[in-house]
Amino acid sequence: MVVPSPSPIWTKKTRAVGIPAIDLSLGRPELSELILRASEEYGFFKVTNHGVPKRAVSRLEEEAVEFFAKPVSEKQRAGPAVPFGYGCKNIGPNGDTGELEYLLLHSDPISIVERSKTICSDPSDFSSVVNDYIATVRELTCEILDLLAEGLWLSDKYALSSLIRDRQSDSLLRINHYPPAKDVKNSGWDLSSRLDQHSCGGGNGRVGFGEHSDPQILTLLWSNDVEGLQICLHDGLWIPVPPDPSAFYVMVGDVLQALTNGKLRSVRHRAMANSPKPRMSMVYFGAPPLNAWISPLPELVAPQAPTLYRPFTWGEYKKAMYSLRLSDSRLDLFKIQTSNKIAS
Ligand code: GA4
Repeated sequence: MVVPSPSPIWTKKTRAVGIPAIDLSLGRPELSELILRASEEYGFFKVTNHGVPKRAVSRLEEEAVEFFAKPVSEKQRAGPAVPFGYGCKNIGPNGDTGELEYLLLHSDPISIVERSKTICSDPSDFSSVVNDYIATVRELTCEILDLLAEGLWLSDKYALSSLIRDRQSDSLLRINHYPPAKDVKNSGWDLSSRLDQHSCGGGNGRVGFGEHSDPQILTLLWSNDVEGLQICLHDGLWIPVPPDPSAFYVMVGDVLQALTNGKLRSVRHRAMANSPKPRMSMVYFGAPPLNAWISPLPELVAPQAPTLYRPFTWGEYKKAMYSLRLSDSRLDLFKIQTSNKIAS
């Protein structure tokens, strides 16, 4: 069932917008249709009754809270994030910044064990919590992709999920911490000491993580009960996403857009950091292996829907993404140029 969010969001254009909420306990044929429709219309939806144990989420959240509460000098032992490890304010290699600090980890269990040694005094505990979380959100991601494949009538039901299940998958986990905004009256937070000793900054009207689309296949985002996430609808209207820690938010990424020949479009989103409360998000990015070829699936190419993108490997796409700014549209680089000129 697609349930619009309870309070409609009235915008300047006076339009009520509800973000699709999909109950994963529904029956299969109905579910695959709902997931396909939400992915087409919004590139974004939330899932409830998703089967991820509460404990897997709360254990990782606790570890993250403990890490970000450490003094800066200790956190910096896990950085700088180039691209993996602890990062503060700097996003990517090309000068993008935001009001956040984060841990960016590769999903490979061995790399997590290694990285944990710089993050925490009990690395085996930390890495088992992270690896458990990744294993369970990977399952959910694959389940959603299999439902999408059914909705799209793909002959290979696992064409999408097998890219993420591959042992060489380049999937990532990002844990973002957006410090509470300063100068918010009656907030009850002792911001002066918190921000100076334990965090990377404060301010007002703050962008936590600027506008972008996720480059991978599918993103699964969990956040605590603090607002900040906003998505851009396909008509260009920005809407806030009410937080719901009992749900996961699902976002279509650039690679899924290419695989579906533009039938699904990646969702542009951003995170504001204006709340008097600290916001935490834990984001799993489901990605193919570096050497996997990405090209529109044959079922999605037709005379009325000609191939939009040239084939590329995920490694090639990543190289392009690291050469651009956060808000740039990377997929445009792989578009096939069509000409309307008729040869005379
Ligand atoms: C956006 C989505 C993920 O957070 C991320 C980001 C990555 C990074 O932080 O290293 C990028 C950004 C993201 C896309 C463009 C490049 C790369 C920062 C940046 C400016 C981890 C990812 O995969 O792509």
